[in-house]
Amino acid sequence: MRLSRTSVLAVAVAFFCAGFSEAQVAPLIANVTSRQAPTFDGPWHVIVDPYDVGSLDYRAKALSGNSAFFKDHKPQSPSELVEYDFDTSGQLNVPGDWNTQRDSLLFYEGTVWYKRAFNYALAPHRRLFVHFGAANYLATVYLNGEELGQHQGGFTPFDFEITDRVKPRDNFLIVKVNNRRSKEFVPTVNTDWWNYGGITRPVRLIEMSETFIQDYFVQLAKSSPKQVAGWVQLNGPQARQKVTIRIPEAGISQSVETDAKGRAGFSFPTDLQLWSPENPKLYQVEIASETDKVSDRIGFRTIETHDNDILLNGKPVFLRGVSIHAEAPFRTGRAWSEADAQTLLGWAKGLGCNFVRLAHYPHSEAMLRMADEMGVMVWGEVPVYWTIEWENPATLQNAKNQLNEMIERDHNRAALIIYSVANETPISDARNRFLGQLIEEAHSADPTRLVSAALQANESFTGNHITITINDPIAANLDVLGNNEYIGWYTRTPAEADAIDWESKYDKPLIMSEFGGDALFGKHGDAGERWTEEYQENLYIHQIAMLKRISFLRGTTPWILMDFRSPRRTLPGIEDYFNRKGLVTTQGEKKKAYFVLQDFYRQLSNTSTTQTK
Ligand code: GCB
Repeated sequence: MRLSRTSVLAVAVAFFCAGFSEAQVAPLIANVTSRQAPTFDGPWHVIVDPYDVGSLDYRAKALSGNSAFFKDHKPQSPSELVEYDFDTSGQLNVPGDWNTQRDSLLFYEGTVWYKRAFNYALAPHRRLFVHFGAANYLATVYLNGEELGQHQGGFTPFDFEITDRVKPRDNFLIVKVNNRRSKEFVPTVNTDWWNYGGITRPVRLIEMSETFIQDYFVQLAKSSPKQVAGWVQLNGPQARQKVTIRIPEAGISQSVETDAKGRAGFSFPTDLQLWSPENPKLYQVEIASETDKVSDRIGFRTIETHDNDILLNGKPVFLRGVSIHAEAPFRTGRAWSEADAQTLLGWAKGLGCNFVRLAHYPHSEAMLRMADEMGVMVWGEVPVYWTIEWENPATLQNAKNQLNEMIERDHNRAALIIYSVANETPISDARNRFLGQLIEEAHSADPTRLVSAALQANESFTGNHITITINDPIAANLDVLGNNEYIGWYTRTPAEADAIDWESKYDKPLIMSEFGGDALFGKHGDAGERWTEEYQENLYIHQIAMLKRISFLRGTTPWILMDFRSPRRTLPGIEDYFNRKGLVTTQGEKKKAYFVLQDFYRQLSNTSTTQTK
C-alpha cells in the first residue's frame, strides 16, 4: 500500500495541477523490464537494527537529526559521536531475502537498513524513478537524507520519483525494511510460510521522458476472440497526444488521441493466433506516443465460464495444475529470478500441468512472464490468508491496494486467467463483506479475467453417508470456486475419501485448490505410516479416485510442487522447519506421489472431454 487510493488520486490531481515536481509517490510504471534501466542488483551495505535505534531515540521518539540512519552521517571530527556506519557494516545481496544469506538472520523479524550509493547524470526534461519489484513487508525509502515515502505489502511493486532530488554524483539511497508481523497486516501474524524479509526483488532506476507511457491494457475483449480492446495511460504535462498501437506481425496499426487526463480507450478488430498452453504464441506489441514508446510481448486469449465449464478460447479446458510457493529451488529462500521461474514451471510441466496456482501472494513478474512464454496458465493470489482483521478499514484498504498492484503489474499477461482474493477464510458477516469488496474490486479493475477464492467446505451426514457441499455466501459472486481439503491428512484416513461425495449449491466450475499430505523424501514404510512416501502416494491414489467422481470439477492444484520452509513445522528429523507436502524436494527429487499425479494428468490430456470421468 503506497497511499490510500483516494490519497493517490489527490496526489495525482495535485500532480497534474502543479506539475510533476511535487509528486513523491508515483503511480506504478508498467513493464519496467523493457525500459533501459540500470539495476541495483548486487551487494548493498546493511545494518541489522532489531531495536529500531536507527529511527527511534531512547524515549521511542522519532529521530530526525544526524543519528537517524537515513542521514548516513559521517563524524566531522574525532570527538563527534556517531554510532552507525553503513560503509563498514556488512553487505547483503539485492534482490534476496536476508534470512538465507546469513545464518544469524534465519529467524530474524525486524528492521534491516540497506544503503546503495550511485551517480546519475539526468538530462534536462527527463524524469527518474526508483522502482522496487518487492520488499517485505514495510519499506521506507530515503534519498540523500530525505524520505521519499513508504510502501506496505511484501509482494507487489512500487516506485518513487526522484527527478528533483537526484544529483550527478554521490547519491545515497537508503531503504529501511521491516518484516515484523502485525495482526492488522495482510497477511496477518499467522501463516504457513517463511516470513522472508528484505528487498526480495530487483531495484531499478527508470529514466523517462517528461510525458511517458505509464500503463496500458492490450487484451482481447471479454468473450471476443477477434476484438482487441484496452486503454493507454500517459503520465506528465503533455497529456493530449496521439498514441499508436502496433502489432507488426499481424499488420495492425491503430491510433488514438489521449484526453486531458492522458488516457485513451481503444477497440479494434483482429485475427490473431490465440495463446494457449499448446501454442503459447506471443506477439510483439509496440505502443508509441509522441514523446515515448514501449514494447511488450503479449499473448491473446479469451477466458470465461459457462455453467460448470471453464472455456479457454471458447473451448472447455481442465486445469491440470499444482500449487507453488515462491520458494527458490535448490538454494531455498525467496524465489525471484528468471532461472527460478524456469525451474519451477519446468517441473510443473514435467508433471503434465497446463496450470499453476501461485500461492499465497503475488509471485515475481519474472514468473508471470515465464508462464506466458512456456504456456502455463496461472492463478494469482493476494495474501488474504486464514484470519485477518475483517472489521478493520485499514486492513481492507491494504488488501485492495495489494490486489490492485498485482492486477496493474500483470494485466497484460495471457497466462494469468484467475485472480484469487482469499485462502481458507472462516465464514462470518464481516469476512463476507470484506471479501465481497475485494471480488468487486478485481472484477472492476479487470473485467476480462475470472475471480476465485480457496474456500473450505464442510461435511454433512445422511446416516453413514458423507457429503461435502460447497456452500459459502461469497461463492455467489465468484466466477470459479476453489476448495481446499485435507482428507487423509488432517481429517480422516486416505481410504475414507472413497466414500465421500461432493455437491455444490452453485452452477459453477470447481478447482480443488489444495489436497495432499507430507512425505520426507527417501523415507519408506507401509502406506499407513505417516511421513513416508508410501503414505503420500496412497493418499494421492484415493484423492484422485474421489476427484474423478466430482462432475463439476474443472481443475486441481494439489499442495504442493516443492517442499518449502515454514516456521510452523518443527518436527525434528522429518520437518526441520519445512512443510514436506512437496511432490518434489527442494533439490527436485521426485517422491512417489509425483508419479501418481503425473499419470492422472497424462490420462486427462489424452481425453478430449472436459470432465475427469
Ligand atoms: C492449507 C494452507 C496452506 C498450508 C497447507 C498445509 O490449508 O492453505 O498454506 O501450507 O494447508 O500444509 O497445511
